[in-house]
Amino acid sequence: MKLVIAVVQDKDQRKVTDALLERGYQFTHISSTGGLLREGNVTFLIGVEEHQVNAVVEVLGTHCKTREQLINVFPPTIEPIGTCIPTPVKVQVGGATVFVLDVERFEKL
Ligand code: 2BA
Repeated sequence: MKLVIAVVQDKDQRKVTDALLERGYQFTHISSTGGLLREGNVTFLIGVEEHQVNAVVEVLGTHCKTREQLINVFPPTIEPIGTCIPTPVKVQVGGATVFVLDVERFEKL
């Protein structure tokens, strides 16, 4: 058995949820926060058989879009704190960030 962990943008959560349910997968989603942007995202935990992993990854790829977001970067400066002007920098976020792990043991008690 495998555990697919996928970090998905909030905006894609609904479509991913619907598509996984339609295909009969069981999963949990957890509210999470991106380390860099510090914005809400969603982490899916999807337990599947090995032969289903590619199909799950395909669902994620189909429904998770890449988007551009601006973050403010403060330049390295010797000026007093509070006087430097942040520069907006574009970062690409998504589709999905996917990890596939081996499951040593799976039980429902
Ligand atoms: P955030 O940490 O908010 O990152 C948003 C986007 O900022 C990332 O998009 C990436 O384009 C950029 N970014 C983040 N950290 C970076 C770094 N150290 N160097 C260069 N660029 C960086 P994605 O790569 O699509 O990631 C989307 C979200 O997926 C991340 O949100 C984070 O919550 C999660 N994630 C990504 N990589 C991860 C990893 N290796 N481990 C755990 N979570 C991860």
